[in-house]
Amino acid sequence: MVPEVNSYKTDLWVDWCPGCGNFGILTAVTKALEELKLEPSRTVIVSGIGCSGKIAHFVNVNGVHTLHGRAIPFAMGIKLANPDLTVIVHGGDGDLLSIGGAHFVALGRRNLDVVVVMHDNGVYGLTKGQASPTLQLGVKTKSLAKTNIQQPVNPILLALASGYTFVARGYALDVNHLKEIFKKAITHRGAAFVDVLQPCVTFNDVLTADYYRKRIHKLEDEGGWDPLVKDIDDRRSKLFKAIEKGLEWDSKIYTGIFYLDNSVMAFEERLSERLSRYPLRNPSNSKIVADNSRPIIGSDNFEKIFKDFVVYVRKGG
Ligand SMILES: Cc1ncc(C[n+]2csc(CCOP(=O)(O)OP(=O)(O)O)c2C)c(N)n1
Ligand code: SF4
Ligand SMILES: [Mg+2]
Repeated sequence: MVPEVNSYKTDLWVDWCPGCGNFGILTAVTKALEELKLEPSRTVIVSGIGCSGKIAHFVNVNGVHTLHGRAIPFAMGIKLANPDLTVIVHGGDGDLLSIGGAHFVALGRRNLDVVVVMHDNGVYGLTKGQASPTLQLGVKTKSLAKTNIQQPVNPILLALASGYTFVARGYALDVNHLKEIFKKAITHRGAAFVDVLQPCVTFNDVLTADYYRKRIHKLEDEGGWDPLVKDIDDRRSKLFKAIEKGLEWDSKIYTGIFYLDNSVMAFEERLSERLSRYPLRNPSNSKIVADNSRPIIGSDNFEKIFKDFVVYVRKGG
């Protein structure tokens, strides 16, 4: 049953610091779920460890608060086992791009129908403000003893290079705009990534609301901006345009949809070419363990997939 207005928020005490950008992300995601009328029992938020990870407790849908860096593999397993679910990952910039960086790339390559929301605050908030992978080289936040010694990774460019078919950026303090991006990311079929600029008022005194207010520009306000890939010949040009806008950071920081490609097969569709009854028949609605506790392996299931991946090694070879 779809809950009453605003009941997508749990009544738990939200213990983020007052003024934290995470509040805007929480409001935007609950409003998006509400407006899309998504059934809480068919929606899952999977989060990692960090201030950002607490969001799984605050949204009134299924929540899985997993391990640092491992929200994406949990989410992929959930989506593959039950393809009817709407699966949304929430993670920090440390969680998704440091320890979980390889999982982030893997999800893009698969184009599995999962949304990844990155709480991008430039720091490891929960562990008191160390530099995260998105903090620019040479920047010194108040929580660092010296300037940041590492180059940042550009999340928009990494998502594009990994194969995400929906790539966007929002701003935590522009809740309505962020909500609209979330709605589009959720309804997109394929891997969707939303980089959310999120001021951390406690540890990051550089990437503040004031810093962003002076720089943020919406892509849709640029005349003629159209991120949709029309056909295969259009892909290259849309990718280059997205990269160009994604590279901007100093005087202008763009929000909005950078890239949208509906022409790439989602992973579920690729899998259904190997498993004739998938996604209709899937682990969530199949008996996978026999009464004697042994896994059931039939002719039309996972044994077939694993056979495709067997590597035979010749003796002495
Ligand atoms: C395997 C593992 N390594 C390290 C940690 C410690 N740890 C907890 S949260 C965190 C970083 C949090 O930063 P981020 O992912 O950016 O989330 P934020 O708190 O900024 O939202 C780290 C390193 C951990 N919990 N588990
Ligand atoms: S430490 Fe930063 S990110 Fe964490 S709750 Fe406080 S303001 Fe938010
Ligand atoms: Mg962070």
